[in-house]
Amino acid sequence: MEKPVIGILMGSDSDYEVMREAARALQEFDVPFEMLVSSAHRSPQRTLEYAANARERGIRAFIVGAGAAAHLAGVVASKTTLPVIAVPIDSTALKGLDALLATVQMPGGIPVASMAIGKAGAKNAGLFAVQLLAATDADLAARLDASRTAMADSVAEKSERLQQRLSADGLA
Ligand code: RP5
Repeated sequence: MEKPVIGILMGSDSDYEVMREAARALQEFDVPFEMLVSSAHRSPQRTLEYAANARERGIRAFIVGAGAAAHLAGVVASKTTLPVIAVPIDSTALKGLDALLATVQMPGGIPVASMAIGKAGAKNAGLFAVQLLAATDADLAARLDASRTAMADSVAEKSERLQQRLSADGLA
């Protein structure tokens, strides 16, 4: 198996269902990744060591998901200058708004790139990581372009189906 270049980290295994979307996006572009659970507050030492040692192990960026008082991405970012892409998880009564604010409001100096709350954010985190790698990988960039073209085609197909429904409903 190829060495992982993206490290996906999450605060709990209860975050997996959301973070799986990031893994799926990376897999679609054949980007090797590793995925693990580590918590900023429950296992701080494990988190700090993982972040500090990742670069020498070949990791090029992190995708970090956490819910509630979501400080995991910021803690990872404190120990590395690799890019940290964060996913706020909707795992609490506040439905991810708590995690979004905790994640996105990093004080100046230690950046964290925050995506949207939940599965859309996780998917975009995976795609954003692919885009980071594609900045210096022409083959990956071409595959991203092809994927955008397919997406645009699928919108045109949806519009075509909509016209058929309009017709069937006697509205066109
Ligand atoms: C956060 O607390 C985790 O990222 C998770 O979203 C949330 C709940 O964790 P569990 O109680 O399910 O382990 O640290």
